Parts: sequence; C-alpha cells; structure tokens
Amino acid sequence: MVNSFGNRLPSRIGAAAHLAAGFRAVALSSALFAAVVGTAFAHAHLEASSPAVDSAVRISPKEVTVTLTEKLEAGLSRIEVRDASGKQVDRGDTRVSKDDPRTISVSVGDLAPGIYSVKWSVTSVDTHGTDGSFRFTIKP
Ligand SMILES: [Cu+2]
Repeated sequence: MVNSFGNRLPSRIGAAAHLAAGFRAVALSSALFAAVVGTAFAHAHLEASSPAVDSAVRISPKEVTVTLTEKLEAGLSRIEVRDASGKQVDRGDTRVSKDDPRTISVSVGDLAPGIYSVKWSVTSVDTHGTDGSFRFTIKP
C-alpha cells in the first residue's frame, strides 16, 4: 500500500510538470505567432488606389492616389507613374494626404490613351519599407 502510493505520487508530479511544460510551450508558440503576425500586419500594404488596380478609365486622372494599410512617413514615400515606353509621366510631387496619413498622391499631366504602370514605395511610421506596382489603362 505504502509502496504503491509512494510510487504513484512521483508519477502524478511528473504528469503535472509535463502538463505545465505543455502549457508553457503553447504560451511561447502563441507569443511567437503573435509577434510574427503582428509584424506582418504592421507593414504597409496596398489597400486601394485611384485609378484602381488593373482598371481601364476613360478620362486621364489629374493625380494617382494610393492608400496603404499603415500611416506613412512623408518624404520617405513616393509614387512613380510611367507610360508603356517607360517614360516617367508623374510630376514628382508625391505628398501624403492631410486627411488620411495612409494615402499618398502624385500629379500627372494629361495622359494619352495607353497602359500606365504605377510603382509605389513607402516607409510606414514603424520605419518598415514596402513597395509594389500595378497598372491601369486609359481607354482610347
Ligand atoms: Cu512594418
């Protein structure tokens, strides 16, 4: 009796310790997961644009606007617009919107019908840089 009770006790402690270790492992991996996901979410990704990605518009826009998922650093964020031949057609005046710190715009001249590529490169307020590109078409 005493012996069997004595034998059982350490195994229960062992099970409890094992369970606690399991909880710690789960807690640690959850923390790591949250850190990784949190970092991914903190980066600025394209949320919307005008003209819209891959859209075809009839009238030349006065500016190209890009909205990202994070607030942007003015001066470290810019948009370039090029025509099908690669010629830059924006006016190099990228600015951050006063109403929405996640939105930047650049002016363009009167764009002829054709395909245009927009390249955005930004630094969000968390100092992370991201970039991307898309196209839009001006219909003849
Ligand atoms: Cu980030």
